[in-house]
Amino acid sequence: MSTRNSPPVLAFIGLGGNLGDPVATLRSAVHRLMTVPRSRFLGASRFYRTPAWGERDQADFVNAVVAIETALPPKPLLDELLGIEREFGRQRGSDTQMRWGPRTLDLDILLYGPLSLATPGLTLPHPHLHERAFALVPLLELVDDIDIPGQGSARAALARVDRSGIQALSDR
Ligand code: A4P
Ligand code: MG
Repeated sequence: MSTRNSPPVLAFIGLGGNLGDPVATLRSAVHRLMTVPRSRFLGASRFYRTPAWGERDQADFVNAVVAIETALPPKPLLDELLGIEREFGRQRGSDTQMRWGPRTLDLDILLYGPLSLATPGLTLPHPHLHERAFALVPLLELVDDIDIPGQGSARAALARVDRSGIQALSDR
């Protein structure tokens, strides 16, 4: 099967961070996402301050969603995103040595068109999208509604989850 000439697909990328200056990190990451190969940047949501989901004993996150149209197949797209995560994960320590600091940026493929995929390295749609207000709220700023394959309407999913504490930030 050739993917070389496959038509572009609408994909949504979730951005999140809670270390360092997450607003500055996400701002740079949005710009970086404008340069993904074989892809067209369509837009970014506002940034949201969101209470930590899952492991709750940590700092609030800043989250956003970016929409792109891409001719990259899903795995190469993920590899691009993991490369960008690594670029942003480097932090200079307080001493003169470079060290690998904690990760400051998480990039998830939330949706890749209507594709459902379950491989060891990549699951689509993102397995937690339908239960995370921090991803659904910015996603639904970019589209009126969208189908989450296997889960139904994103707007219906948002109505089922707790969205308290999620605040749009005015700056971006
Ligand atoms: N991977 C599989 N599917 C995907 C996909 N659709 N998109 C694999 C991206 N990556 C995918 O990722 C580990 C591996 O998942 C990747 O290398 C890729 O091969 P990770 O981000 O290091 O995963 P993790 O942190 O160990 O677990 P998880 O559940 O994926 O973490 P998440 O989803 O990134 O969640 N609360 C708020 N408010 N906002 C947040 O952004 N984020 C997390 C982390 C927890 N709580 C949060 C937030
Ligand atoms: Mg992730």
